Amino acid sequence: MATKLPRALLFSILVSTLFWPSQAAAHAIVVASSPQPRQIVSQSELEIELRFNSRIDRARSRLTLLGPDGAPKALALKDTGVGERLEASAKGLEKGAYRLLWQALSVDGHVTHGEIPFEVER
Ligand SMILES: [Cu+2]
Repeated sequence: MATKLPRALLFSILVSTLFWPSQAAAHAIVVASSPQPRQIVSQSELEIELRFNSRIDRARSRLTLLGPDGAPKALALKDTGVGERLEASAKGLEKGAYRLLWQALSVDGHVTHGEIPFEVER
């Protein structure tokens, strides 16, 4: 006699199989940023904003600024509530090339990272 799985369980297995690929693709990638990649800015103070394609866990995400001197500086993330953004302020920017390194934990449990290069000119 065959064991019968409850119909509701079968249905949920089918649904999770169908939707698994789209959930896996939900890890965080940057869809918009300020500064934009390769942007040239002139001010010594900068409001940084990264917008992601999915909700992120800010407590386990970070922004690091690598300046012309090569020293990494961790940026304090603003508390912008639950959402898709990371925001921070950068101050005392000298002229030169910068790399904004980001690391984000998506609600799907995946950590992604990348960088946005920009330049300060005066
Ligand atoms: Cu993912």
